[in-house]
Amino acid sequence: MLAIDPLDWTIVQSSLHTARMHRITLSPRVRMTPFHASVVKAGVSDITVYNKMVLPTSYGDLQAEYDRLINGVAMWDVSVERQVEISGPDAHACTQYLTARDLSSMVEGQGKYVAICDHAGRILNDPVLMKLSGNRYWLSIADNDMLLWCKAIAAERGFDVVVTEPDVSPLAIQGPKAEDLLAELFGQHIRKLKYFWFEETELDGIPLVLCRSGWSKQGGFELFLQDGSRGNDLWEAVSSAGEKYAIGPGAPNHVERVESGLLSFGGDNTPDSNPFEVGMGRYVDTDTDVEYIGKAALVDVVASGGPERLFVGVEVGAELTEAWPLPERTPIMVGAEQVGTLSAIVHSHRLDRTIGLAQIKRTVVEANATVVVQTPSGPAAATITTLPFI
Ligand code: THG
Repeated sequence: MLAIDPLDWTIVQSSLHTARMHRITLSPRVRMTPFHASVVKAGVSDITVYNKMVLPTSYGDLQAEYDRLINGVAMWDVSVERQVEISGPDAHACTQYLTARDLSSMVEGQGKYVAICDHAGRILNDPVLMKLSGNRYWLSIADNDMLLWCKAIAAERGFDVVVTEPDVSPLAIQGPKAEDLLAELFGQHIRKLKYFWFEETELDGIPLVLCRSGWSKQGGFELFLQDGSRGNDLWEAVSSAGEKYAIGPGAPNHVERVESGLLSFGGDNTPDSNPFEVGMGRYVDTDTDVEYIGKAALVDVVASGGPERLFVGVEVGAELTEAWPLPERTPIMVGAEQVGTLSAIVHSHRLDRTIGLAQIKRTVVEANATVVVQTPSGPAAATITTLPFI
């Protein structure tokens, strides 16, 4: 007998049903993106809201969108990855104080994946940090009110900086053919850009920052549009140049990101998680002289032998047909004890098996225990694996 209440999945399914049967009410509170007209023309079928802005999530054919990402090239409106710009004489000091990673060696034109924590070491965001110059940084943020946090910390600490949200909206070009396409548009030299490194450039007079980045492991770049009035021009320029590569619209892909083990901040973690518990330990510097918010707490986590939970994969012994993200985290059990939470469960097309993402107690992971997770067909046994799956 699997000791888990099957009612849990009924609740999940009613949430999924709710999402399918209801329309989203828009208002000026929910911002449109600079690519909105193009996205509608491209046939967007599903959207969500992220950083108080519309995030397109599908154009009606998830399988085609996945195939395009794995084998070709896709363009995603990820304007919702808003920038928090920190500029001024204390920009470096302020950005460093906000960031749980030693930035001393960072140079202009470089980006880094970083964790921002609160004073108890709980992760608040997992931005891509970009150093535009010695006194100007962008935090390219996940879904959370980082503008408020950064403004408050800067003011309370008396840093001589200005903290703003600039008119910058990324368009991700992802997939194995992204580099060929963008080399044609921007020059062969972009092939040499290292991961998260970037350059300021333009296309037909549209001001951009081109960065090797994006929320997939299929390779690609993001074009950070720096003039919101030119969004549809940029979309049109990229899609017409991309025709010969069969470019098409897409969105951050739920199946690929689970296969790749990419963190969805706010979804995969509980609100009290530290960076070690979301797989970001290798981006956290505790053995450093630099000071930053949460450092003492994170040093304690390391000193006490490690975090309570780990971010892991699970291989689930059940067939799955649901293709969409879970509307809530479901419990993971060993016997009658809850040992973690499941935040995603998908059918992996490439592995042809059911896989998921989970936060599970470290002792349970280290014991390599078999756990029980919720699936549409009831509780199922699952084994714990390291990430990424592919
Ligand atoms: N684009 C931009 N900003 C963002 C995201 C984005 N901010 C929030 C969120 N997404 C950041 N999340 C990630 C997570 C992982 C990666 C990129 C963005 C990633 N990681 C590589 C990996 O895991 O292999 C490399 C990391 C490394 O080694 O430094 O690509 O999508 N603008």
